[in-house]
Parts: sequence; structure tokens; C-alpha cells
Amino acid sequence: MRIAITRAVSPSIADCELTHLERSPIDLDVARAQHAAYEAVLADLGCRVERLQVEPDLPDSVFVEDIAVVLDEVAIITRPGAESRRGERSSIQRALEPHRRLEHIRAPGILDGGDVLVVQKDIYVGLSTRSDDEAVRQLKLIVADLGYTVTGVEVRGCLHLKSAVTAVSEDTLLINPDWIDATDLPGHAFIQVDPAERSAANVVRVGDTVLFAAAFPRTGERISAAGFDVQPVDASELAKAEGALTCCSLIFEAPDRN
Ligand code: CIR
Repeated sequence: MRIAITRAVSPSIADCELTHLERSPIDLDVARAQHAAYEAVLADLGCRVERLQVEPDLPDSVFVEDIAVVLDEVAIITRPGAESRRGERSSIQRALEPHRRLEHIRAPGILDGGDVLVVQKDIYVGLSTRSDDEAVRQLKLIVADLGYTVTGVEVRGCLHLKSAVTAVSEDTLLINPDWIDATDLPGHAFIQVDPAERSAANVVRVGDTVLFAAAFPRTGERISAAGFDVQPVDASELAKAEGALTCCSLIFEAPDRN
């Protein structure tokens, strides 16, 4: 059983953190409708969607991905780089407790889940404004006995590592080479985003299906032409809050006892 943890869009999303975008009005109804459609796609693809209670006072709380890194063996509760987001942790911790042993990134380390790309046993961590070397050090200790390698990777011009690169399969990565050096991710095949679609590298893989943002059709075509099953998802309203597709869910396999 595959689980997808999500959370409804906060009514205070207008006060979200912004790093690279100018603030522009977010239509709450549109954001909620697109988010519900995203959840429906996940459910259609076989996920059991566990939607958490809305957090009226936590503007960015729909972006659940940033608060945890869920591996098969352990879930790591992050310490988000933006102070305004640290209150999101308690409910995510409660949601993950039934499914995984928990570990924590502790001060002074900072880590956003959006900066963590797991490809089989390789864990890449974006060194961004939200995640730092201290978190990489702690993560290495947490997974030391689990067979993972953890590598810090420089990113530039974007919010998170996964704004610049995500996986479309176990061995193929979708990348915007302006924001990250492919040589930092050795041993993988690459598909490049269409040059006119800078933010297109963030896709969600559910089984063999690759969900891409409907705003980036040319990149969708590139992924399809490479032989992958693709499905567009409209996430344009939350994109105004610098949210991409991966940010809105934590997807993982439930342990057998579920
Ligand atoms: C933030 O700046 O934290 C939010 N406005 C956007 C977070 C997006 N999360 C992600 O890409 N993983």
C-alpha cells in the first residue's frame, strides 16, 4: 500500500515565504480546487491519501514535503530553513509515527525536504538558503548503517534542489542544467527541461507514471518521448507560492503491518 500524506491549503497562504518570486495574489478557491485535483490523481494512481487538518496559522503548510524525508527504514523530521515553517512539524510527526521510526534534524542544522532527492541508495541534499552542511552531517549519521550515501550539492538560482532536478525513474533524472551541475549527480541518465520552461524539472513519480506541471507541456513531451508515461497536473496557483508538484505530498510505501 502506497500512502500520500497531504494537507489542505491554508487560508493564510497569501503570507507564504517567497524567495525568488514577487508576491502576487493567490486565489484560494482555485488553489484548493487544483490541490484537490492533485490529490485525486494520486488516489487514481493507487495512493491512499491521508489529508492532514488544515493549519490556518501556518501559511506554507500545504507544502508537506519540506517537513520530512521518508526512507523505507526511517523518517527524518526536518528543521525547516524558514523559521515560519517550524510549527508544521508536530502534525507531520504525528502522521508519520504509525509508519516509520522517526529521527530529527536538530539545531543548528537546517533542512527542507524539497532539498532532498533520494535515488535508490543515493541521497542528494541541495545546499540552498534552506538546507546546510550541518544537516548533511546529521543526515549521514542517521543513515550511516542503512547503506545510503549522502552528498551535498550546490544549487543556484532556485529555491530547492528538487526545483532543479527530480527522478523520472530509478536511473533517469530530469534536470535544469542552469540551476545544478549534472556532474554532481554521476551515474545517471538525464533529460533536460525545455529551455523555455525553467521550472519544469519538478515532477512526481508514482509507480511508472510521471506527473508534470501542466504549465510545462514541452518538457512533458520530452519525458514522454524518452519512453515514460506522463500525466499533466495543473498546479499554477500554488506555483505563485513557489510550490511545485513534489512539495504537496509525502509519498511512501506503508510498512507491511498496514
Ligand atoms: C516556501 O518558501 O517555503 C514555500 N513558499 C514554498 C515551498 C515549496 N516547497 C518545495 O518546493 N518543496
